[in-house]
Amino acid sequence: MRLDVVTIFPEYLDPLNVSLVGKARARGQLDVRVHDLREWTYDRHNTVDDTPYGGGPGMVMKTGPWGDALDDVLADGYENGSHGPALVVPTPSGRPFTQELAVELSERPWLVFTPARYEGIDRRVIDEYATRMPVYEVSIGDYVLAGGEAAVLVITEAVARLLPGVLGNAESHRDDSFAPGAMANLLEGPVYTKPPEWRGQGIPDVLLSGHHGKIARWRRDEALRRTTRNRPDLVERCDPSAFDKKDREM
Ligand code: 6GU
Repeated sequence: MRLDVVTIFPEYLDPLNVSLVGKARARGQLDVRVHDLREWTYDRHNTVDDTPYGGGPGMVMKTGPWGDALDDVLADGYENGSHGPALVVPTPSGRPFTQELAVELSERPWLVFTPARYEGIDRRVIDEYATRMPVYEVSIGDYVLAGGEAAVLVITEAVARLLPGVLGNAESHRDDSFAPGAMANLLEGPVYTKPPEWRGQGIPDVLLSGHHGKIARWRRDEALRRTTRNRPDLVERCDPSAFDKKDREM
């Protein structure tokens, strides 16, 4: 998979060299290219923003640098054999970023991210590229960040770990919170490892029982308890037929 990021803060994306994403890059599973938007400015002050039409506070990112940058990045990708680009526009007014959307993005061969600062990018840029390729306007949550770069890090990590061969163990995402299946929409419960006693706290007996049925049952109970406490909205979305009578009495 190829990922391009166009930003006025390229160093903000340095964490893409670390950990899971960094290793995927080193192994050649991910081709990440970060570009400085100011390379596509031609005035003395490298201007990327201007005042909004209609007035109001803040600044809007200009069409010129974005259009020139995206044209060049797309041309470079095509020349290097990439195909099927999609634009990913991080914005607090986008659709919610979910595990389902992470899976959809992970199935695309090439993502081009356009994290913006200020009040966002002139709408005509997004509308024009939308005539040529899929555009995903994505929000990572109901709060406002100063810019989209942190969202690019979040989205990239969620997508990269879904790519074939990136996680050591393909079963690792089978039980993820939000993964489809019997535990769909339940959060994962608590986990434990050695030592068996720490500062007076032991391990739930069932985990030491070796009884796989009872362990699975306990994990589901804990998942439901934690989901009820932290995300009652998710419990409401659960399929009641996925639970038995004991679940509903919790
Ligand atoms: Cl993607 N960008 C910004 N600036 N703020 C956000 C966001 C994105 N998602 C949630 N808040």
